[in-house]
Amino acid sequence: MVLPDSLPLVPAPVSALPGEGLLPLASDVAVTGDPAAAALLIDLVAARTGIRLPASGDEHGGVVLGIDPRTGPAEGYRLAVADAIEVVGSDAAGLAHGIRTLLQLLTTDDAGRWAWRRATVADAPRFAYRGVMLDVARRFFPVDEVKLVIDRAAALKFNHLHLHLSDDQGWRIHIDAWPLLSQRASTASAMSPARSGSTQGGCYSKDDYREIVAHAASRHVTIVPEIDMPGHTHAIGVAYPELVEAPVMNDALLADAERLGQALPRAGEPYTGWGVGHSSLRIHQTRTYEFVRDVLTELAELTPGPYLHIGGDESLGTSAEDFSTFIQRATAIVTDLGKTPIAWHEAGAAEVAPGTVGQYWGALEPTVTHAAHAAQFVRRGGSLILSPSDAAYLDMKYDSGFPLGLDWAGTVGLRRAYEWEPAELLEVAPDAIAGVEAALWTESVGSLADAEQLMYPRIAAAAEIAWSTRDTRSWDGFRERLGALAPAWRADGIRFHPVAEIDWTDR
Ligand code: TNX
Repeated sequence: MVLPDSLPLVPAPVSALPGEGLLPLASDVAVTGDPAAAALLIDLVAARTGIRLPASGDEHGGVVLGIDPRTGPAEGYRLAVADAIEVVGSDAAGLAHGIRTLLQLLTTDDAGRWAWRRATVADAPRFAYRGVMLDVARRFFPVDEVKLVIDRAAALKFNHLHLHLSDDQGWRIHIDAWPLLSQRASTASAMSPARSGSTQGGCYSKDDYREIVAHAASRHVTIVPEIDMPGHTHAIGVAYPELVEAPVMNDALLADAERLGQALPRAGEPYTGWGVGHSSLRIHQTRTYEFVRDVLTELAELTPGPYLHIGGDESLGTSAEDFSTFIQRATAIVTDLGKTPIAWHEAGAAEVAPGTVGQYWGALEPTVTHAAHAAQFVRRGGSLILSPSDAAYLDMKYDSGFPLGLDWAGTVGLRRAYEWEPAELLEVAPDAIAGVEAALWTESVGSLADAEQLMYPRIAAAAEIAWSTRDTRSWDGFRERLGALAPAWRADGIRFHPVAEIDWTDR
């Protein structure tokens, strides 16, 4: 089914039928039904229009919000805007998604008055895992900015926010058993040109982190914490030198440092360059696994969601054998804690704990090795999250002249970010694909505004690939519908990159 242009919905729903004309947004129309959903809708409408709809206890409001498991699959909903409005979710998340769709039906009439487009929509997600990754290690994002990222991701029906909490440049979560991490390992960040040389760091207290988790839950978003190991661990050595090997240089690191005028990593000192693959935890000592267990135990206590991500990427400073030993032990520790491990696809070189989820970050045309590593997770009973770097990496430049971002995976224009099909990426059974994640690495990001420029509009492409089936979406339809989101994004203060392929509308 191809969506009618008159319904500017992103991501595209399973089915949608436009009705006749508009239903005026009357300021005295009450919202009734599920109280949490009513509060969400009232807040979102107020933020967009300035009109605060009243909530009503009785069942005869003009906007009725309900939950009925018979509505359809998990996170599904149906919605009708006629002379009244009804949204019914199959569960609380589905109802919230229906409310997000309703918000996209809000428009203005010829006289500039707020009104709803009449429509009937039935919808449910294609993939259960629809993620955004934010690298808070290279650039620290304060709690309020993370909450904003969550709200905006939820508006596109994403349901996971993966926080990359540790890397060579900084450690971002307080751990009681290893207090020097927050004191000493969190003070720096990556050197960004946009920050004119500032490398200020930051760290979440446990209360900060709980606040993020709770806010995400209120938006039906699950936080996926990542501690990247055994590589990407230089910062740990600033706090606890006995846990980390001396830096191992590689050719790319040396060339990058030279080209960018960045210092090389030095053991025990904060690292602010952009090089990767130089650090490794010490694999053959008990103390390392005490550390890993303590950190993951405290993280598990803070995490109501099912996943703990243990990283596992680019461990170039660790021998293949040591890497396998470490990954096997780290994934087993996560399983022991009652959580499901996630690891970057290289970890598929090891005997990952059964059920470990792999996160694929290779190219749309996988190398034989990358494909084999990814397949290992499926063989061991796990599934895959797809983040192809030449399509779903939000930190790649749009084009070679774009001032922000990197280009090691190529440039990623909006069309490239949109036109790929999850089922065709790897040769695995369709049900082995848990979903899709768009990743924002932040070496080149100096501010929330920079992050917005890189994320928007490409994040909407990832949202649609993750939510919509292949027969409901097309590049031409997406272009049309995306352009209509501009007023909502502007109203929300999102400083998106206005790519030329889209005709961004004013109203
Ligand atoms: C690769 S892909 C990384 C990150 C960098 C990113 C920059 C992956 C799992 N690791 O360490 O930040 O490239 O694009």
